[in-house]
Amino acid sequence: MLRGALIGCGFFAVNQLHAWRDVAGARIVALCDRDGERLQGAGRRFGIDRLYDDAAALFAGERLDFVDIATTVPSHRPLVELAARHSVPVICQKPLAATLEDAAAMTAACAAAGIPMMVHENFRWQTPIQAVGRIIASGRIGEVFWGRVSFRSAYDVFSGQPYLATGERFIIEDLGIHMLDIARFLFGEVDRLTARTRRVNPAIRGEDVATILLGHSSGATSIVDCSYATRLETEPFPETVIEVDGSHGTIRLQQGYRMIVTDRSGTERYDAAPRLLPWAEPPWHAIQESVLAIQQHWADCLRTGHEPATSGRDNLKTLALVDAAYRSAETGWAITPEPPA
Ligand code: NAD
Ligand code: 89V
Repeated sequence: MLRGALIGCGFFAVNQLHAWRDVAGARIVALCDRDGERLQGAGRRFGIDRLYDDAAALFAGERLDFVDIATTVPSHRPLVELAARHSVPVICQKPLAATLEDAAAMTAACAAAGIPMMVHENFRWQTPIQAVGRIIASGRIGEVFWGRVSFRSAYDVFSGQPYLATGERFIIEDLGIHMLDIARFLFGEVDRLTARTRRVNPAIRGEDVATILLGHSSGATSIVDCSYATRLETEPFPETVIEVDGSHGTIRLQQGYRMIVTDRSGTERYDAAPRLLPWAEPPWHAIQESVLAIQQHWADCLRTGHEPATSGRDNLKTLALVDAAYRSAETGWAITPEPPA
């Protein structure tokens, strides 16, 4: 059984802690948070009594097979580098870092220490999105020439995550990052990108609408669009809507997790909804199920020695798209994403 510790017992870590209880072959034996109340609260809720208010003390006091970092961005680099200095394999929440330079230094530190590193980039692990990936990979709709990955909502994310309202950057860095990762997962790497952003909600600092046009190495074109300023008849949060056109057919993942696949033999429609895990709470259940899936993937990779799908190395390519999108929005230019080597 792999022994893990979790650092950062805040809003989202609760999902990670629930999911760790369901992961086969791993368990969380210690917790760390510099906020004593949150630390004690999570310890009581999840029956974990080895509690640390300082990450250095955690590494000094525990024998760990991995550490799961669920803090916000400013602490990611120091904590990942601390894990690397102790040669402890590390998972870090998205966004890995605020700059490509920091992200590259973090992945280099883990590589130099010879430890596996995974970014908790969970959206691609959602059941309906994995299903879209499998249909494309099967060849059923032929060669993909166009796609769209879309997330439009008016959900109040700021009540649970108040820091999202205060940063200079918002939707691309926090949510677009998931959409860009899904676009890479489904349509492959990106050669060229153009983005437009705007802020509709006057109460926040960063952009809450983004539209990004991607040119993929395969020749496919895709659109990633996201908004937290879009009021709809039925609030879709946190659903990702996906459209894919291929040479032999199409895939439509519509709101309500309705999957429609059309190929040369006709149209198939089915319900692609995620499972409602016993601890999950709609509308978050699609995300919560993906947390279990990515954490099980990590445990399996640690056991078998495989590189995780969203390893630090892989995630630099998603972060390069985030960086390119902001540069394009600022300058109006089409940008070639440049992931660090
Ligand atoms: P939060 O502010 O609610 O929780 C962060 C916790 O980390 C706090 O309790 C804080 O005291 C603790 N912390 C910060 N620095 C620390 C340090 N150096 N040592 C020990 N503890 C420290 O934040 P959150 O909303 O839970 O977000 C955490 C991360 O999860 C962010 O990076 C966010 O983008 C990400 N997130 C991911 C998803 C997803 O689906 N993947 C969803 C929501 C949030
Ligand atoms: O997944 C996330 O990173 C979250 C949310 C879905 C609310 O944008 O911040």
